[in-house]
Parts: sequence; C-alpha cells; structure tokens
Amino acid sequence: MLSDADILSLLMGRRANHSLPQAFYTDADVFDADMRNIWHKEWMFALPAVDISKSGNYATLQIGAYSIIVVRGADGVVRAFHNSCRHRGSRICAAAKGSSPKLVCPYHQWTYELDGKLLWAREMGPDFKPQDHGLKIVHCADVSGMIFICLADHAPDITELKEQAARYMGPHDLGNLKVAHQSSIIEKGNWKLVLENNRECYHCSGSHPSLCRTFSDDPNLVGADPSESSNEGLAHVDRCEQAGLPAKFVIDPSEQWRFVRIPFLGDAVSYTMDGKAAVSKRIGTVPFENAGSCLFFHYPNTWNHFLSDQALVFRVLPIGPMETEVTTFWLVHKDAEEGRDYDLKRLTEVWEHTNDEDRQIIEENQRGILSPAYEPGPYSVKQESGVIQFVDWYARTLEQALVGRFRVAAE
Ligand code: 3BY
Ligand code: FES
Ligand code: FE
Repeated sequence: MLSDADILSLLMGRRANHSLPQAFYTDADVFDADMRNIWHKEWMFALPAVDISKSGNYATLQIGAYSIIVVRGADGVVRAFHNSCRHRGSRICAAAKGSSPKLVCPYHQWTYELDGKLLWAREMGPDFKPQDHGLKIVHCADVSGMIFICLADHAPDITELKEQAARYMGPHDLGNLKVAHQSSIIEKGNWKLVLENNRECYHCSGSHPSLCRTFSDDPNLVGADPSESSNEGLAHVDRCEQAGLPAKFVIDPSEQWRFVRIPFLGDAVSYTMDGKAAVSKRIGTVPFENAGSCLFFHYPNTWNHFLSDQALVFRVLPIGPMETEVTTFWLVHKDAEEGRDYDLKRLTEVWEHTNDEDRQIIEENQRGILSPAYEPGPYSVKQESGVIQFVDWYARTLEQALVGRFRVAAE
C-alpha cells in the first residue's frame, strides 16, 4: 500500500531527466492518485464536436469510476452530465454512442431533457421537486471543435487555450468536418507510457516505416528556442505565418499544452504511403496544400495533427494501472465522399500501422518495467526533451495536488 505521503516522497526523490520509478507505471495506488489528482481535476479531451453533430446525438465516456454523457441539446449546444440517474443512480445511457430526443433512464423511465432537466418521473408524490433532480453537470467546453470536459468542482481557466486554439485550429475548421473513421485500441501499458512514447521520435526510425515516409524524426524541427530549430522547420513556420497561418511554437505557461506547425518530409502533404493528399477536398482555409502538420497536445490525454486535407485527433483514456484506451478520429471535409474524394484505406493506413506499432512498443516497455531489475534510466536530452517536458509536467502537477491536500488536511 502506498499512501499519498509515500507517493509524494517518491516524486520528490525521483532523478531528473530519468524515467519514473517503477511504481508510477505499475502501482494501483499511484494509478488512483493519478485519477484523483489529474484525471478528475484537469480538462480533458472527450470527442470532436462533429462526432455528435445533431441534436440528441450523445456519446458516453468512462473516466475512472465516473461515467459521463456528452450530448448535443435541442439548442445545438454540447453539454456533459454524470451518467447516473437522480432516482436510484442507474446509468442512463449504456451505449458508447447513440441518439435520442430525451435521455430516458432504462430502470424506471425518469426522463430528462437534453439539457439535463428532469422532465418526467412517474408517481413521485406532490412534494417531489423535479427541479432538484436534474442530471449533475460536468464542465464542458468547445475548443475550436474539440469538446473538452472537466470533472473538478471548479474547473481550471481555459480561456488562453481557447484563444490559441482559435488561431491555430480555426483555419482547419473542425466544425465543418466529419468523422470518416474512428478506431479504439487497448494498450496494455500505463497511460504515462503512452504519453511518453508520443512525445519523442527517438523510436520512429526503428518502428514506424510507414510514418517515416512523410514524418521527419528530427527532434529540432521546430522548438521553443528558434536558435535550436532546424532551418527547414523555421522556413516552414515563416512561410505559413506570412500567409496568415499561425505556425510558431507556442506553449502554455504551465506547459500543459502546445501548438506548433511542422513541415512534412520532401514534398509530402499528408500522412499517406505516397505522401500525396488522402482527401481531394481541402479543409478550412488553409492557404496551401503543403502546410505541414499543426501539432497540438494537451495533457493528460490528447495529441493531434491538423493538415490541409484532414485532422487526426487522438484521445487517451486510462483503464487501469497497466491498461489504456487510445482512440483515433480521422476527420475530413463534411462534403467529402468516400470512394469519390477519398479512399478509406489510403486515409487510415499510415496511422493504423503507427498506432499498432506504438501499442507493441508500449506493451514491451510495460513488461520490461515490471521486472524487479528495472530502474529509472536516462532520457536523451537531445532526442527526448518532449518526454522530459511531459514527465516534469506530470510530476509537478501531481506534486502540487498532493502538497495541496496535505496543506488542507493540516489546517
Ligand atoms: O504523434 C505524434 O505527435 C508523433 C508522430 C510520430 C510519433 N509521435 C512522436
Ligand atoms: Fe433511473 Fe429509477 S434509477 S428511473
Ligand atoms: Fe510512435
């Protein structure tokens, strides 16, 4: 059993620029601390708004013990609620996705409006107040077409993220795209291994033959410090910025999120096997086809690539200490027609391969870490600065939350 105090002292004692002590990747108590202090406190990505494009469309999400419904109301607004009936607590929606004009509990048919108000409950007596039994609200924000939710009582400020998202993602016009394909895979690894793996391309040349046809594994393509960025990366940023397309590296002061636009290799314009566009209908107002990829991550659970012909949106959800779900959404222009404007295999194959390759890497990483012989190893500062940045964000965030709890307990 690891107490919060034990976890805090492990965090304080960790070696800088090294992978985390074993417990952070394997232990049930650390996983529980992650859930309580990060996943139930921070904003996280739920789904693309266009995935529930019509009134009554809903999706459900499991985040630790919480079951959440995200639903589009009759007024077109997307809202999130706890998926627990205010009668005796049954889950209201069991399906991962669906559509319904009202939210009806399957147990005794208490019926809620799409905005969460309780509309109807049979024979509850004259003193019953429906207005006191609406669905419990979960914070919900539309960030340029990506729906974020937050389970905290008081959600962190999201204004700056929204502003930067409008600049970087606006030109890709996510509201006018559609989900061409969606896939969820289960990776037998801790969620932090999934994030760590995403934040470096040290492994790319050894593992991602399809992706490496178009994606550069140069860690210095475009970074925070222009003096360390490659000429090619900087030239791409200049070209985009001059055309009015935001591209410069920008990072949140707490380093929870970042936007930057990077070039593809050679004359590639998309993540396809031949580097040519996967979709003939371009998206949004991106001024040229070879706009590269606008990268956006937001910890703890999303990374994204916004291109000129598609948007690739990723969602990570922890299932257990050594199990994580990774969902990929391929978004294309809403008027693009399969068979005419794109071929689904061409559109999805590179990232279907890449995801599966990453799954294998992560599962082997997890198995190796489970050995009693595992000890935290050094990250390459040149190749794995993104991993260091993520792990430091994680350690800082967890540390602050745990210290905050002790302070409250002491008062
Ligand atoms: O998904 C990413 O952001 C990148 C692309 C390749 C692997 N990962 C480093
Ligand atoms: Fe939902 Fe009874 S538990 S109507
Ligand atoms: Fe990878």
